[in-house]
Amino acid sequence: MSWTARLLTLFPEMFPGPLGHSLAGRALARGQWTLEAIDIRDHATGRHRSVDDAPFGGGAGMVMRPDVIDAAAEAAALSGAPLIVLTPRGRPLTQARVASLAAGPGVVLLCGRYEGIDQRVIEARSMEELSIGDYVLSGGEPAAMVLLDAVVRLLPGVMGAEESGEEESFSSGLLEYPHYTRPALWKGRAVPEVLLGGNHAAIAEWRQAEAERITRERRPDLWAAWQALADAAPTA
Ligand code: 9WO
Repeated sequence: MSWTARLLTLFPEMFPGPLGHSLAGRALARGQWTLEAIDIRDHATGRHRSVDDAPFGGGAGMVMRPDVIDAAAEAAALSGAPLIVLTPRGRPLTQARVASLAAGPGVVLLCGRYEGIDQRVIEARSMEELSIGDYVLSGGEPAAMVLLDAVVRLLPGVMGAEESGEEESFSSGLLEYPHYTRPALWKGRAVPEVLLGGNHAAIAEWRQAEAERITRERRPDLWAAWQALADAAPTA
């Protein structure tokens, strides 16, 4: 059984979408993972098959009904796999959570629409709420695609040995150092001299210093965490 993603969505035709291309798409075609998009509306009942209703307490927009979401979640349950809902209210998705999902049997992802999902079904099903960032989308689907892209590249055999996924941002706790390729001089801009010399120790030192500088300038939160780690377990 390959690693499986089950999507609960009102727009199953959005999948695989961008995930059908590039690395994730090749892995999907090779059977290295499985994607199943389930239409939430298939689990609606009654003459109108309605999936939403007006919010108690008033206010704009509609809320996804707990009974419909519950039936869809029941049908989609995957043994050992967490049920995750993508929402800006969730805990931030991290590379550590991505790696732990890649190590398991798969994931069930609930994509909300309208103004949101009735809170009671989120609690009754012990859903894990995850956010991919502090902005609001029109639905959870693009966030689900982001999560899946991050997980699939970590599945065994998906990425070549040359790009092990170890040397990049967040594995080390620092942002990536800058990259350069030919031509060595482009529009009057030279490649940093040290990279042309073949002194591998000097290159490694320069890259480390650049990674630290960029992290300090752009992400004080990551910089503080990295410094705390470096103080606790110095390498030299
Ligand atoms: C929207 C919202 C706005 C402010 C505070 C809390 C909120 N929750 C939601 C929500 O759950 N929205 C549902 C999914 C329905 C409307 C569109 N949805 C959504 C998910 N918009 N943005 C996201 C999302 C998901 C993950 N990471 C960032 C944004």
